[in-house]
Amino acid sequence: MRLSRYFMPTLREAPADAQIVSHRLMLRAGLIRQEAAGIYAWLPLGLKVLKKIEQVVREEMNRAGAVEILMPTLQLADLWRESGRYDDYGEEMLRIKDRHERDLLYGPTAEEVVTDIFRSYVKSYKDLPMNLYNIQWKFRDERRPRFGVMRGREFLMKDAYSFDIDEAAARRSYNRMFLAYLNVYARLGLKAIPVKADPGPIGGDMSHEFMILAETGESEVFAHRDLVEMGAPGPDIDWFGDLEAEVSRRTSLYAASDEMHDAARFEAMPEGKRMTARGIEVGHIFYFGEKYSAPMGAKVTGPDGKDVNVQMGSYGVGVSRLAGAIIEASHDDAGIIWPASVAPFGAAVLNLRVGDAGCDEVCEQAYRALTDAGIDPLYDDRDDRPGAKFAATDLVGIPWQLIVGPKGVADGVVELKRRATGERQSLPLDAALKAIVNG
Ligand code: 5CA
Repeated sequence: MRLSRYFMPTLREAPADAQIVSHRLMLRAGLIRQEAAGIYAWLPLGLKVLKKIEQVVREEMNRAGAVEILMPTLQLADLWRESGRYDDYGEEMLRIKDRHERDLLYGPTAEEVVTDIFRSYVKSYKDLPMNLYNIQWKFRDERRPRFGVMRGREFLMKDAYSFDIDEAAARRSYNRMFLAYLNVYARLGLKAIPVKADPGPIGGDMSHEFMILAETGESEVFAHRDLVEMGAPGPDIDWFGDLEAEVSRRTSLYAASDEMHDAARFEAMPEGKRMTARGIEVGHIFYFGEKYSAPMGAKVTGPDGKDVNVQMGSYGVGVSRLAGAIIEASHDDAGIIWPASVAPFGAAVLNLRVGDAGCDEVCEQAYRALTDAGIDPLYDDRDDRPGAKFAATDLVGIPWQLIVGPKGVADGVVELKRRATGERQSLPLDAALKAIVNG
């Protein structure tokens, strides 16, 4: 992409009401624009990041055996009357009437819709286990939308729903999601810890939240320190084998949100292992058995010929919240530092003297080579001061900067800067391109 033909509205100053660093940087780097309280437009750079996060989540869901669908944002109130949640959900639900005076709502979650889909088609235990997910916008009329996309009213969620014949099978489904979530966060460059959580309005009796540690987190977390360093399981585990040991290695260490905190158990741990921190909740998984299948009549025929209510769980990732959470975890005074997995562009080419034949030629060559290598470069070909170009490129956090100025061109070199470390090197163009391509 040539910056002269792109739309990257960076701001010198963030609006004064942006309180946390990720919100400030998302506004300044031109990733999002607030349209109403808790409702954002995603500008080109922000949209690229959002799509990349979405894709990482999608790949890990698919790997763990979940199947993607797309459910509507608008749902029929009647389905929620069947489950009994329509009246209970309260003011967070945005209720809408259509021209026929039918009650609709903008979905805050999709247990009812997915249960309705499931019950229309699936009748036998032979079709189980099944896990259906979608990545779709949700609306919750939060009392205090704040911190930008972290607590929005309209936000993008990946929500998956598992269906199983019995509790033991449902637990296996839960375990798959538990471990898939750890892989998602690891690929996004984040250290997430699973903590025992309160199921809240989703319901059920087993629930974990996944927390990114950050001072600006809205939740309080109490955990065993070793959990922070315990890595993700990686893609090569046997997803449909026995995952219990892999999960309990993590759940056996103490970790809880403040609602579930057990001070006595926490204090029984050696002092050096106790950690109290703030966390950003980037995922939440639930096992709730028959809570929706029983009232909505989602049954399958078991091996003994008898019909049973299907056992369900649901699994949410805050996709749009993750864009903010990644920035909270990865930035410096100059701006965002994107992990390569979600960076909006793989490299930036900075032409320090647009119009100089030598600079233009080296930049064009670099731009072509990087494009051909699939790096998706952003070429700053605007006629602007070098200082402004450096500042904008640092701000938007592209992992590599290939800097081309007249002096270097005369000497046969370019400058290569790594955004994360600030490390700079002068080297011939070929070597610089090779370094970028090889990561
Ligand atoms: N049905 C279940 C799982 S699919 C569910 O709705 N769970 S949830 O309420 O915990 O939401 C899942 C994830 O969405 C949360 O962990 C959080 O990361 C994200 N999320 C929830 N509310 C918001 C919000 N207001 N703004 C941004 N992200 C949110």
